Amino acid sequence: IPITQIKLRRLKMQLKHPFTTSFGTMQDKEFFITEVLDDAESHGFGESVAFSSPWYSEETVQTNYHVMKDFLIPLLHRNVIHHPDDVLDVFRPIKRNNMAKSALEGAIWDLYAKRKNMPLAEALGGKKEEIDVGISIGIQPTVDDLLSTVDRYVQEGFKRIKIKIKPGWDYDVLAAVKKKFPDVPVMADANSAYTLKDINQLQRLDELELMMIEQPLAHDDIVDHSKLQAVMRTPICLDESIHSLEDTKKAVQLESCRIINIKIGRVGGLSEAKRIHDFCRDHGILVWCGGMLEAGVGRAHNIALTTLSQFALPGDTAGSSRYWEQDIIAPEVTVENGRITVPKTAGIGYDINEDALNRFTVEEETFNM
Ligand code: OSB
Ligand code: MG
Repeated sequence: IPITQIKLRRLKMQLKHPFTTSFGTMQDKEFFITEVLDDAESHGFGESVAFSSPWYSEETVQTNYHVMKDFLIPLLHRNVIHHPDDVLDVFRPIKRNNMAKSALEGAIWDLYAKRKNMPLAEALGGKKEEIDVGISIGIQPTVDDLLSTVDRYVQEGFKRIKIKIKPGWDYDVLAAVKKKFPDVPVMADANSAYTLKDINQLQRLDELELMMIEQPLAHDDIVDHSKLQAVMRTPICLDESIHSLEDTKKAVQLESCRIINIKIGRVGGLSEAKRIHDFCRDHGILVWCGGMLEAGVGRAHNIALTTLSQFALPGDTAGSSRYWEQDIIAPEVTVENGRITVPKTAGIGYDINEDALNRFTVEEETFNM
């Protein structure tokens, strides 16, 4: 893949609704859109999912810039990429910084698929024509606000509802949701707000027959989750703790979870995501595709990944309009009856809306290769 140029655009977009987790509230989103060009003027696009502050993982928009500019782009400059899977090896000298790696690797996957004139989903080996989606609902001011929000999304047809929880906003809130919507699949995501000291509180959640509880314990833990899973009927799903296939193997060996939320950025790209997917398929671990409040480019990558067979549970990839007044792709991602139709055109399958992209770009830098 003869890469001739790489462009980094820093965008700033405002979320339609503030999003609150156990760690705080997000309203503005700043992120990078990456673009790689080849000698035939094909363009591949990627998106970095790091946030402005390191509340979810250690990466930020600013560390992404430093690492891409000073380490990853020079590595791409010095090495020849025959297949997008090669990027994993080229980036191996740089530890972690997975979201920065993924932003460039994703653009190379898109470019590769476009050069083959093939949808990204097909290039990854995905077969689904439609994917099932759920929705993640942030912590709300009151239980009534939450119930009416859930009601709206249930009416819209989302296949499962994820409720963000934290100590003091957990059992009662989830019980109220289960009571009002007994037939709706409900899960909870704690974003690591608990410790093993809260074990009784967490075990009590078993009564609610949740689909799963996501990342109840520390962001960097695998051992305590194994102790918790041993005494809970509800499946544990790991998010923050899993950065690689290696982490996945350890979590599966220790029985720290029965489900894994795969986020492309968190694991360093589509190639590693696919390897984790394959391992989970071979070991009976269910997976689903998580979200990072992406704009259209990142959303398109998530849709393509979700077409792989082991993504059997609905993910967090809702439509563009759940997040943005105006997305940066055309057409925007739409959800009908809880499903997204996988695009059939080459690459990520959505065009860039140049007007919107330019409007939200605050800085731009070009690297000739
Ligand atoms: O933990 O899955 C998470 C959003 C930001 C950071 C972390 C998470 C989330 C979500 C929402 O749950 C996912 C989405 O709608 O994109
Ligand atoms: Mg999560």
